[in-house]
Amino acid sequence: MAAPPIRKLPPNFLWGFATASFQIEGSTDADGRGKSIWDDFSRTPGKVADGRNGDDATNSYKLWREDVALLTKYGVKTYRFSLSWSRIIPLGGRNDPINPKGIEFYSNLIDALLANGIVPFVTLYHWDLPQALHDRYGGWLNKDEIVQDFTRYARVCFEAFGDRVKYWLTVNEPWCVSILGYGRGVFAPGRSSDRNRSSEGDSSTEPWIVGHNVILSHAHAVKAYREEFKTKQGGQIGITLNGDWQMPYDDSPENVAAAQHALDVAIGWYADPVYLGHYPPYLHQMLGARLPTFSDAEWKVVKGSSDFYGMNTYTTNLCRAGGDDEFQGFVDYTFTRPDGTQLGTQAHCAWLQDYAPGFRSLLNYLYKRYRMPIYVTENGFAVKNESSLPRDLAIKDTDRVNYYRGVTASLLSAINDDGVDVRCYLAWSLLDNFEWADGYVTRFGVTYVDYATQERIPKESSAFVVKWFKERTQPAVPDLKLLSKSSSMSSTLSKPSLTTNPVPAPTFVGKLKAWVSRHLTAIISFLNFGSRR
Ligand code: GBH
Repeated sequence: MAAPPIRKLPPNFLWGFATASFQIEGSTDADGRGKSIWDDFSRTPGKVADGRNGDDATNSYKLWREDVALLTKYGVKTYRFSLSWSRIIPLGGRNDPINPKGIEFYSNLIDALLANGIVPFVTLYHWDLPQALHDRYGGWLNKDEIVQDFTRYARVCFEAFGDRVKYWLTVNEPWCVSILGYGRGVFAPGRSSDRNRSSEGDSSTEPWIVGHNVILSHAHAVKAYREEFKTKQGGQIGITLNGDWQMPYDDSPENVAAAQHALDVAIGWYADPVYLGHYPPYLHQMLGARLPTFSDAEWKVVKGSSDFYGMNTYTTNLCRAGGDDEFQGFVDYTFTRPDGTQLGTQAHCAWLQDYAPGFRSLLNYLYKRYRMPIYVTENGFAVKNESSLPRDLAIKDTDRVNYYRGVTASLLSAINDDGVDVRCYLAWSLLDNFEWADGYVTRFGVTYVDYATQERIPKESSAFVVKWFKERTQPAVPDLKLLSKSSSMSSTLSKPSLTTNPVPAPTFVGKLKAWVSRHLTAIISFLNFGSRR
């Protein structure tokens, strides 16, 4: 019997792997680099699980040619990496000197990628704020200073690299910047109301101020790009948000509402202002006067300040109303279904289980609500206990292969069955690397890094991802989509309401759907079991 033809991705679909500067570069003292807030934070005892820091990481500041060779061997279309602000402007500020060595490093990397036919996909800010700006004026807490300094940094990058870089991300995961850095205090700069953690900080106000200032900084960088660079450089620019699918624990109205509240706080906090021009009503309700306000002039800069939806996603949470966690919108997350079964395969990190149907649901939700082309800029899995395995076993990363098998199928269905306009998929990560507060024990790479020797050894997941995308790539055509902002006019989905999503009372069919959705993994494995006999 002939195999059915393989369904393809849209022409010009971008796929590849992602990394971030502080997680891979090491060489924190090289060539005039200034400190970032992660330098000392990661060196502070108790902040990183395995007590290690970013001084070496995967040594990519020195081994970048090897990284490019690896990407070339894999045959990716694009590589996402981030620039270290304090390599380019060691002290960070708008009147501080530019470091030519920092420019040269990234310039060489960009040239090498292009020489190998790889599109550079560049993040300006992946959490490594220059320490000098934190010391000088409180970094992200100081609106007037940080907006100007970030915009100037962005301009320096557009000027230096924009002739060759056509895909820009301003800020990676602002929820993490704000909540983890200034609320929970688990990421640099580690501020929190918890005095066991930090001598300074106010978790009830600072995260919301920081988030607000990040939005404005992002928006001003985009304004500068559009007004001063876009016409001649012709690139795309946007923000990228973390956000996992939030599924009601059961069909009770309060848990259905809770799932929407979780989405409002994790995603809507940033996406509603940027794409819709207002904060989610639930955020107003939750924070009252603690939610900073934008002036009319600021809203003009913020609304519409992204050419695409940048989506980082890893998992699905089952949501129950309640709990005391404001950072999750007073919603409790669990992976345990009402019947006691697990949603999916557990990863090394507590917050991550494999649940591919959630990936498709999230794509549909975001496309309906924000009507933007979607670039998946991160998605990946850390296999449980991978670090304790000898490397020849670690590279047989079956759980990660299964994860990518699931999400790629979901991706294809979202595009071809649901009509979602997805244009890019980047797996996190090219390499095992410095996993922030987890240190090096949690491994997200499709390539194993032996930290004793810095050898890179492809895992089975890299082969799966590469083969999957190569088999579904169509011959390139001139990219007409890039000329128009969005192709949503041709979409079959209807224009969503711009205000709140009303929460309908569950119907029988709704309840059935919710049940099937919650049990999909179990149903699929049951069916697979059946077909294998
Ligand atoms: C991404 O964040 C990062 O962009 C990347 O640098 C990182 O290496 C990668 O994921 C893997 O972690 O329980 O309150 O601490 C992922 C988004 C959101 C996932 C916050 C972990 C934990 C919330 N992250 N979440 S909390």
